Amino acid sequence: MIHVENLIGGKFVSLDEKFEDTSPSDFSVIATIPRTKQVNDAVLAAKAALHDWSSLGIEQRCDWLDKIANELENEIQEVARLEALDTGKPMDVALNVDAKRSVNNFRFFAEFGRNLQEQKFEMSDATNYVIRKPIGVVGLISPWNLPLYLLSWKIAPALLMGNTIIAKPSEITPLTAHFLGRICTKIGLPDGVLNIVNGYGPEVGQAIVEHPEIKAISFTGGTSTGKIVAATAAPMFKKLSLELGGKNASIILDDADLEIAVPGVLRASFLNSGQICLCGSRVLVHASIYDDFMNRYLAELKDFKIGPVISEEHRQKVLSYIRLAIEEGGEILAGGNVPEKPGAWIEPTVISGLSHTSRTATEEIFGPVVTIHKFDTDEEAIEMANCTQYGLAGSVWSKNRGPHVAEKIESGMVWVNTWLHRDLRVPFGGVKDSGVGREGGLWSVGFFSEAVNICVMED
Ligand code: TXE
Repeated sequence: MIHVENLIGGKFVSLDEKFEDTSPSDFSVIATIPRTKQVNDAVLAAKAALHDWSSLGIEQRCDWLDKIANELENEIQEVARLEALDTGKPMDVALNVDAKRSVNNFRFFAEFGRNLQEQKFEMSDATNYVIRKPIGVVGLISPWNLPLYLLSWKIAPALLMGNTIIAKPSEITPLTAHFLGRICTKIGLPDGVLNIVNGYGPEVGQAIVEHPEIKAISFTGGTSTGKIVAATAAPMFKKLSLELGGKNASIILDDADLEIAVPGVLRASFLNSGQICLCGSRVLVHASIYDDFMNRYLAELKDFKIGPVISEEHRQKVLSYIRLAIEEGGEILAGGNVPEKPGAWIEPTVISGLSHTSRTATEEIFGPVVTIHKFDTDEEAIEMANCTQYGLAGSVWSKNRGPHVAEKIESGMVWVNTWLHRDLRVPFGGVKDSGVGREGGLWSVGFFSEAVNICVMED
């Protein structure tokens, strides 16, 4: 049994009031979690650490990021084991998706920080130069689907730019954040630079968002929660980055190479049991290749291994959408059942015959469920892809017309003939109900700093 503790001012502290963390694989209790309800002590610790941390040269902070990356890498098997335990995902996914990307997040921003160029704007009689000051104490809130992958994606640039942090992992998956805290104290990261608090979102998460000394919030989670976070932060004029839900389309045009499109679209459909906001939960297929694509897709699905979804509560939500799909006239082509074994398992489920405007095809399910839709023209595919209130990501599979169609999709990022192929320098984020703002490379540097322009008149 792991007893998760908060990390505050370099010390691990617990509370009398705790709650349990259960494994999605068999519902066993795997940890206890402190039910934190306020963050005043964590904020005091972060404020106390801010001057020295922000006074370090950026090179020194880059070195700290590399130290964290190196120690995480030394422990990468343990990171993967804890992530697989907490989320139920297969060990190979926990290692190759979650743990390796967590290491890369720190390593990338260390390298990126060392190569940051000062921006200058020359006038005929003056020179402008831009400096980037830390914001101060920042709040980072992350979800349960890619726990350390998404939290480290925020921690690394926040530290790079000289901020100190109050981080809150999801109460459903606290283990790897807790492990990161242990790694950071082990390597001697100065006390109070990274503070990690645990508890329920509406309690300690809300406390972070409403604390007057926390000047920026980077939030990743559901759209409905994002609305609450935004409503709390907006009147306080806090900087806000919101990475929210998605209902992404994988679009297979008539000239697609099915040798790559079928495995690619299958992976986009069911990686992490469909619990990645970037997953392609709607599959739009040109009518002329529909039969060929579907035969191959359903055949390869048989060998695609997935883990359970994150909890019984979430499984019931996903199952309710499978029932809704049937009510809306859908046909279950594969899956739809609950395997006879302990844990929050659902078979990978493929549903056809639904209107692209049905609730099942437009609301986020966030599980191993995809809907299949036929189209006849590129314009029809674009209209179908854009008909939801989300706009996060998507993919287009075509030998000749991928970029042309991709540029017309209302989203923050579109892959052509691939999926989840990530260059960490590019902007990451969505539009519409998928969020506000971008993170990644310079976008993360910009979010986690205050740009100041100094204009010097020539004498
Ligand atoms: O989200 P929740 P979950 C989305 C995905 C799905 C959801 C799943 O689409 O909808 O996230 O993650 C805390 N004030 N993305 O269920 O419930 C909560 O404790 C402050 C999109 O965890 O929104 C948790 O730590 N915080 C994403 C975090 O918010 C609050 C990629 C998220 O919880 C709070 C991954 C409150 N009032 C998942 N209430 C993307 N776009 O990249 C809850 N929390």
